[in-house]
Amino acid sequence: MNATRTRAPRPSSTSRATKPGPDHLALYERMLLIRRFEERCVEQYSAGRIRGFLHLYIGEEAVAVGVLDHLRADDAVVATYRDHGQALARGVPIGPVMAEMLGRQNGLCRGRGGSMHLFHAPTRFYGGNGIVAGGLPLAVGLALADRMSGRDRVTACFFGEGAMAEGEFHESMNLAALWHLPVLFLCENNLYAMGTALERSESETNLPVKAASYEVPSWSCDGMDVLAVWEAARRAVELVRDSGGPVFLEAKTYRFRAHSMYDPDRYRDKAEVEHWRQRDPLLLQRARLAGTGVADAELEAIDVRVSAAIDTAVAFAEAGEEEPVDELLRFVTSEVTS
Ligand SMILES: Cc1ncc(C[n+]2csc(CCOP(=O)(O)OP(=O)(O)O)c2C)c(N)n1
Ligand SMILES: [Mg+2]
Repeated sequence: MNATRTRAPRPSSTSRATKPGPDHLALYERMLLIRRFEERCVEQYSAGRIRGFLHLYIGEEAVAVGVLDHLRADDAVVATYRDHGQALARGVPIGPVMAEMLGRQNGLCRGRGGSMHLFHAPTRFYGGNGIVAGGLPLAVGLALADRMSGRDRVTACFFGEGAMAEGEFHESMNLAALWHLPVLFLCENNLYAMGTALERSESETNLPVKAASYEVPSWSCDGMDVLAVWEAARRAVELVRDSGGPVFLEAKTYRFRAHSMYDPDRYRDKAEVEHWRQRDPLLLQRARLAGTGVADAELEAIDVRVSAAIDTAVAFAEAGEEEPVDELLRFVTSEVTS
């Protein structure tokens, strides 16, 4: 499966990402933060304080949390419009994320991007992208820049299975493989692209087979179990960093909520949704923690900490102003600074 073409020499790795083992409580807390953050966003949306599109990650939290635990601070992340989970798991500050959701000046992008366009240069979080598969060429470009500059960084690129029907997926896989670029292609296969089920739109539903046709090492993991994601991602990130070339990882997951807040969700059997809810990543991890003797009081303390973090984020966001109308043309072109 691996290509044998001549490849550009890769820089030697300055520090291995390998961790001794997962911190189960920390993984749980990060997933809970994402879940509660989004539940609060639903409230804000229903109250008319969040406007525009809102795509929830509820049900898929194990993927972002399990993968991003392996990245170094100088690695990069590229996400989709369903990007709150990746942003929070990456460590983008939660107050400015909430302020961005509410369209406030103290948001990550001064409230101009909103839910779909979170962006934070200090953590190398490159968005947030409304175009299906639009992030893939960006990730390849980031990895190409790293290769040309002699840096041993990894770019983790998240996308849905719907993106694999787009030309940009094929172009990006081809170039990343041909030029041997350090991209982790992370497909979140939640079985639906808006209302279209995978088997109704794709001739090949075995996604690693599709990716492997580009001679990219490819495999799948259980995207509902944060530990399974963590283990699969450890291997994937190590391989990208050590080989300097791309890897494709499919996380088999499911969104519990509709595609977006506008979606009446009439294309899925309620029993199917219920079946997946039995494997809620938070419940799985909570049961694992309880099974290893973590006391209820410790889990409750996590609940309290997470709720407090979200309250603080909402207060920060609400203290922000909306952009004044006469400022709206600012940044259409860059401002000259001398
Ligand atoms: C190029 C392009 N085509 C169509 C759309 C409309 N659209 C928005 S989300 C979406 C479904 C994408 O599904 P998937 O990639 O599986 O991601 P998920 O929403 O399941 O996370 C579509 C078709 C778009 N935003 N961009
Ligand atoms: Mg999908």
